[in-house]
Amino acid sequence: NNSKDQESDLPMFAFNVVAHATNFFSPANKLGEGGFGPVYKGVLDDGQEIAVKRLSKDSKQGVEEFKNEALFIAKLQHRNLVKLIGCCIEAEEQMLIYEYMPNKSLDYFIFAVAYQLKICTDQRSSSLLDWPQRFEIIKGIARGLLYLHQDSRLRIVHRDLKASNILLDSKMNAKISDFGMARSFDGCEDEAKTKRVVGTYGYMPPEYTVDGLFSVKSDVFSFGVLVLEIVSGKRNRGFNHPDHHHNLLGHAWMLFKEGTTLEIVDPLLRNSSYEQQVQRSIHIALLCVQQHPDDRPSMPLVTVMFSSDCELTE
Ligand code: ACK
Repeated sequence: NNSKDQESDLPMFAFNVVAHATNFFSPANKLGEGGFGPVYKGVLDDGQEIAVKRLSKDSKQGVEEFKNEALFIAKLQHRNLVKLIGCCIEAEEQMLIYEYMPNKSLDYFIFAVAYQLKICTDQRSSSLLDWPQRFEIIKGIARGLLYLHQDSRLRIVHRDLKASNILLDSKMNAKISDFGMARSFDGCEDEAKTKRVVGTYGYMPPEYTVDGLFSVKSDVFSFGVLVLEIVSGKRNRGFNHPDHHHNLLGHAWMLFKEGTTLEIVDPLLRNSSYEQQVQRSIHIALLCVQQHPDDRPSMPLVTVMFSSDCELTE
């Protein structure tokens, strides 16, 4: 019953967009493999470039999460969220059609160079992004999250915020994607519990991994991890990694206690004009990744904290 109501919330999409999209299901057009199945690139008659997510018959995430993604993203309109321009969730062929994001995912931009130059860079940071770009991206992600959490009609928790779910458009604007795990809080509850803990190691907060508890503060935690990854160019492997240099959070906390947080970033940063801004971002990120969800700031507060010094919001 409920799901019927939800399906009627989906906007009507032009039939020819959906019919057209199947033309692009060829290996040459494949962008990559997502949680539901392959993602293909296509072009509509009017020249608009699209990305088509196709649900595989043997998809890990399955039909329910595919529908969940469609239902959530269809309701959302924001410049920092990837836009859905068509979908087909009932017929034989199930697919979601998005605006095309030509600059791939943030994951590639943060970590690609680090992989290629692993031997000579050792533990140092290396990123394809300059500092203004990194701050613009952080600002975009914060705006997108603020919209999801704050809009009283939405009150949405994304639950799988990570570098590979942030896509970049032609101007390197960040847009949040992948709403397969999103949940909305209606009424007055603001925390929920699940028995099915799924997510990405390194980005999941402790109360979720241990007790299955989630709230807007789960996204705040993941956002904090992302900020640390963006400024450091290093990946957070999660709490249990034996070597703290591979556990970005553990390493950042240790440096914070020693008063040397900048060591986590490229040494070339010291004495540059970005030093203060980076230092402050690391400190805000560390507030976001605190152990207890109540101690973490909300997204409205995070954006205020950034804007008071770094002009991270508009
Ligand atoms: O990191 P990527 O290049 O960006 O590889 C993944 C792959 O498809 C599987 O998710 C890419 N992808 C997903 N959605 C889009 C989109 N809207 N525009 C461009 N690429 C996309 C993603």
